[in-house]
Amino acid sequence: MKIGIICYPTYGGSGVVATELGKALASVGHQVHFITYTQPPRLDFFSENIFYHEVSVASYPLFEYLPYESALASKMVDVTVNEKLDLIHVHYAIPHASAAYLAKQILKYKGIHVPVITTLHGTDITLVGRDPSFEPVVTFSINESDGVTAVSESLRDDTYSSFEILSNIEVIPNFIDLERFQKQPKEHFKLAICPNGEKLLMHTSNFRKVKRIEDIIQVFAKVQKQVPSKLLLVGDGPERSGIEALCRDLGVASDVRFLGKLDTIEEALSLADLFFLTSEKESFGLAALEAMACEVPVISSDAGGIPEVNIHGVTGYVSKIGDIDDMVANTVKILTDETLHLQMRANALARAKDFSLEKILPMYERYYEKIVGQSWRFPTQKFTDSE
Ligand code: GMT
Repeated sequence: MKIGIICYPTYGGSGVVATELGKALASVGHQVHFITYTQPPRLDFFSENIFYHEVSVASYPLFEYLPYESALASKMVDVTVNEKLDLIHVHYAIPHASAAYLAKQILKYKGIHVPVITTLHGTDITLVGRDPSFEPVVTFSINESDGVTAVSESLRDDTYSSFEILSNIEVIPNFIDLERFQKQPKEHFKLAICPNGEKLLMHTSNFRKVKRIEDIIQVFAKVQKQVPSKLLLVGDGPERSGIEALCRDLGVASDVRFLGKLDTIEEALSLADLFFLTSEKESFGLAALEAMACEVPVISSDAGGIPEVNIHGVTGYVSKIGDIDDMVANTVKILTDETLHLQMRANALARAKDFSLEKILPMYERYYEKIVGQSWRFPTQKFTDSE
């Protein structure tokens, strides 16, 4: 199949899922055309089945805001016509789904039919998409997509309850490459960070407000009074300076290390004893899954789809959003019981295997076949070999 993938070329979340999906599809013989405004970070190698088409927006003094959506739709038209795409798969509804709708309408006038699948990732539904400045367009473009997927049952349910959705939403969970994300022997690094055998706790994210990193610092400050430990914070974002100030206020700054954005996140995860994900909203929690694949139990909130990934009492513990004391108790429980800790490490890996690339990729392929098959029942025009 020739598949166009539209995504944000970001280091985490939807951008990573879209890029890894495209790479996996290419590895099983599909031709994948990425259409984004810059090269996605994990797409820095050559593959005969992967193509990259950059969206550039012409500037003009009149434009206070560059019309990216129009440029993206035009690029989708161009790539679909010239590469004869069978399918366009957009990740994150805003503005990708509405740009795809526009492209589809333009292509219709050219006698070309291309089905569009929209994958909902989280804040496009739970936060940004609900804003009145976006809601009508999000609702319309989801309803106009030929296929819609959500990365968790929680996100599917949220979409149905927040928008007037007329179509069926298929849940296809996020996935993990277990070849890459696995516990590596890095004990010498751990010794450098925890010279006196302290426990190593970790969190990774884009440091947005929605992640509630301040809860992690509060939990850490209390845990540290009971169990000697260090905290590694990986990533960067708008909350970083506030979090640093909180570490100083609570007197834990010397035990918290900020590593910034790391490409080899699996190496840091290999050192960790526990992973925190205390978000207020989280459609899935890919970061938790990455930790679990590296045999790290998770202390999390019960936001969104997290409990579908982190199984309470099995792969870690789930607390109500903001319930610091419960998170502290659960953290101490794991860190002070070696048998429990080892069991949870094994359970975390076993659970991560449920989301292996090998299991999830065929779900996307089957869904593509279904949507392409269905939409050809009413084609405007089918490509022929001579075109
Ligand atoms: O919040 C993030 O970390 C980024 C965000 C995004 O849109 O890229 O992540 C969302 O998509 C990920 C991949 O499907 C999910 O694992 C995250 O849970 C989701 N984030 C939120 O719902 C807040």
